[in-house]
Amino acid sequence: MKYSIPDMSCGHCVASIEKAIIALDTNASVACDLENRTVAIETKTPAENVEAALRKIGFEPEVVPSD
Ligand SMILES: [Cu+2]
Repeated sequence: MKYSIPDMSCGHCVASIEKAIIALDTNASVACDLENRTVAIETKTPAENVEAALRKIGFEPEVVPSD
């Protein structure tokens, strides 16, 4: 799954996001692209849980459709 997260503006944001996702699934892969403010996440955790976790730490994720 891939999200656009406009408020992801620095390394601290990236670290918080990675931490929140890994907390849901230790096997998750999280690839933050700070330049484009997107995050690619591979996890068995349902998308709604991932989105809830991101909102909980103050980020509003927007789904980027895969083409
Ligand atoms: Cu930041």
